[in-house]
Amino acid sequence: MLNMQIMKKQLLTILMFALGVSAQVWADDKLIDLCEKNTSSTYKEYGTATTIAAGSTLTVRTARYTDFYPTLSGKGNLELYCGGERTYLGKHSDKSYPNWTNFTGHVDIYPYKAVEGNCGFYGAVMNTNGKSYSPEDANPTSKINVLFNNNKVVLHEGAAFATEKSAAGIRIGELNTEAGSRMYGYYKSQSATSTAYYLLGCLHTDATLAGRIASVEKNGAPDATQAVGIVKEGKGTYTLTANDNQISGAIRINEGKVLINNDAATARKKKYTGGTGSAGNASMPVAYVFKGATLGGNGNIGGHVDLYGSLMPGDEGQGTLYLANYATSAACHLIVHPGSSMHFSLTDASAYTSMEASGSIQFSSMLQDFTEGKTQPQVVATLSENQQVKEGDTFTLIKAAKGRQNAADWKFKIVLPEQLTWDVNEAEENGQYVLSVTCTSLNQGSQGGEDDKDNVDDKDNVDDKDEEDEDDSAMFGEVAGTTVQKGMFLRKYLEMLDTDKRIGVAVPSTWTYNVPASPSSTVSKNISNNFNLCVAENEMKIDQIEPSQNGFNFGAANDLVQYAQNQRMAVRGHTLVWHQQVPEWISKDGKNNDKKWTREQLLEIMKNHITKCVKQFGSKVMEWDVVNETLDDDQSIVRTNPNGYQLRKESVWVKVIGEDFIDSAFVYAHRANPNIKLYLNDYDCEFSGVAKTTALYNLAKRLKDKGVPIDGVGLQCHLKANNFSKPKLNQTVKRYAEIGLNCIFTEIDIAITGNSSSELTKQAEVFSQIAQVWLKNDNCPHMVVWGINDKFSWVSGSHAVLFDENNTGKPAYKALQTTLRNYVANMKQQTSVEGVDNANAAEVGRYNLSGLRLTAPAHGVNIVRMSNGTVKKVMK
Ligand code: 9MR
Repeated sequence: MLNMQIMKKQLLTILMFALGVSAQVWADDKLIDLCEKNTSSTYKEYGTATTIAAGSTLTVRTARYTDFYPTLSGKGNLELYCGGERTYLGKHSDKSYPNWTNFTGHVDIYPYKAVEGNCGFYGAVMNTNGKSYSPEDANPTSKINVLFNNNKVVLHEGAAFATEKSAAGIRIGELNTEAGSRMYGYYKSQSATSTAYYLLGCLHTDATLAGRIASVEKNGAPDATQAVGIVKEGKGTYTLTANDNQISGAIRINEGKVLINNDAATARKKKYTGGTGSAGNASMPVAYVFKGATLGGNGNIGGHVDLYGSLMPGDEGQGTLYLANYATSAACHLIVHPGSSMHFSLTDASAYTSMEASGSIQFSSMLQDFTEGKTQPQVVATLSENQQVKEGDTFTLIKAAKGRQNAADWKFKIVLPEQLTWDVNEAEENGQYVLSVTCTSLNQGSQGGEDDKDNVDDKDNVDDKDEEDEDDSAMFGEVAGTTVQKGMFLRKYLEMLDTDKRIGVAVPSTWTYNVPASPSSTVSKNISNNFNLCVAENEMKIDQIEPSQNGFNFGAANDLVQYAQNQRMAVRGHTLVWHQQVPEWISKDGKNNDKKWTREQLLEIMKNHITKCVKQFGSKVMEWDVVNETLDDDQSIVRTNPNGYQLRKESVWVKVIGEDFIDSAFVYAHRANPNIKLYLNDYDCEFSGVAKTTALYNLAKRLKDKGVPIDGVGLQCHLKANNFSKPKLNQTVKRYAEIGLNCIFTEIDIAITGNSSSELTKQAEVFSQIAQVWLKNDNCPHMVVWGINDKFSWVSGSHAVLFDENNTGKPAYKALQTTLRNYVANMKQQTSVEGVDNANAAEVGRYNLSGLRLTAPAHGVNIVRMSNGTVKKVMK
């Protein structure tokens, strides 16, 4: 009877599909059976919007090759019986996943072997919309699969989770896994190394991961190139109990707690990988514990632990946490950062918590946001509720087989229970470090107190609220009675000053709108009236300029340069070396070396291109983006190597020439014209505290230190209005000033959601704040908007630039007018007031508004300290 009903339902569904009607099925203990012997070319699919009413269960059975992608809603239960390789929760063809935002029910995932009994795995495959995610991504919002965001999910014995892409982010509100289940990353082995991350816990609940977490097998062992990683979110506690995990993409505890509670004794005996295994690159940490989060347990962690937050060995007042890899015997280190702490619980001499590292304990002064800190790491011991500590009891809290590294530079601040008196013994002998404490008296002692004044609390800058913005009122405050007009074209304001500041725009591509061909059109006029700098959106890229080897086509680029000259605009060149918009004769996709160039050949190709391109325009192009977007999105490396950076792997330039293609590109460009400025351009490097921002700085610094002719970096600024911080942008710019590099904004667009007046106002504020950072920093001469109107902007539908589809100035445009007007009015006022009488006293120091000491007067406002003690603002 039930089957009849289901058949009817299916027939109805098929009919509705055929008619193009999307039906809503009210599931009331229903079964959707998608079982057939499907093949890779005939997927069975279900995509009808479905509500699972509270109290009811929707059961879905699949064979292999199934696409299950209904929009789901309701609070009922979903039972997924997954057939072998593979049940997509989404569509395999376009890599999409459905919207389950309004489905808040419970989900059980079981294996289903009735139809295909011999498959590699039985489980759900998660799509990513083709987006790559990495855990330190500056802008992860749209890159994470949020299908299970609002669900509690159980992965049952025999079932698996896998991801469709190797660099994936999959968020699950709550996940429990049974022993015998498996969490994979990408389900196939392949040559490129990537990590798929499961972001678990945003529902703030507790859960247990008893199943195995390890990537797909290759030659009988988990393949580290298709790594799987865990990101712990939310306030709850997640307990890992499997004894053969290989979490080669590492566990990152952002919030809450993770307990590693595998059976360490058995792992030791049988040489199992244990609670975590090691990171794919065993020199990298396998666990990162961030500020406010905790790692604990009584199992073993088979790699290094990077500690910004708390380590709380043991569980429920007992047990030892081991940093040991019993499978490989490699030494596992603990890296403690300023502000980190280790917590121990004491009951009596036989019941207390402790930790043992097979490696060393190391100190890194880097804070979580990559700045430097001073606070010493703490060891805190507390008495448990049922403590029975006796005089003479000794507690060995920490053992590190390879000692405490750089012991002279740092030490633990040790905080012991005040109720008793203690003796602390830090033995550093035979290359080992052992910290033990002995109760010497049951009388109150004096070792307690966490508020030691010497232990300066480092404020890292991760949280915006921690930061103080500078007072910019002297530069951007309204000036009463000024003669500087309101509502002028943007460039007119700059032209009232003796300044090298330029405001720029990317000119639409010839294939959307040919600006040079119609200089008096509204679009062209908006460009030439408002901007004194322009950049070709596409016409100076390699595929346009050198469509065949040594066959140069400068036509469209020449037209643009001529147009710019006619309009008294400067030109910036974009871009000489990039992995995109590469002509096919170099590489079909810009990533792979399908033409089999040798390093020497590709260097020669690059040199020829750069030299001819730069010489063609001479100094009519005042600066070039020499290398564009060469950094990888995943810059987790800077956590362990403060000077590190990771280059993009999928680039023909990186693959064939190697890292020094960057050095060479700058040298070739400089030789072709030593009078122009050369930039390294990239995205997602705008805000301090972000891994990729640090990576770009590290790469630029490396080039600068080596004497490579680099003048600065370009921050693209493809941003979202909701995700902006003026102080963090300002900090980034200033950091480059310290090493003598410019830092400019090269491709600004500010995406908003819809174009309501509140969104437009938010966007206007962001544009204004970017402009303020531009104007007040001497090493930031240029600010360039990426596109002239919302119609031609590459971020379609995001209303991201200054003019709307009808070429009317938006609130953002008006905000820039106001910011520029205030700036100019303030400059002029300061010039006229201050420029008069500094004859009385000698000048003893000159600074820019950011407080940086200047060796010579700089354009704009200078703060001058006179020998008679007065301080003046003067304008140059
Ligand atoms: O705006 C450009 C768009 O018209 C092109 O189709 C695209 C091709 O990759 O490039 C866009 O510009 C990019 C710029 O050259 C480099 N940074 C990112 C920009 C937006 O994608």
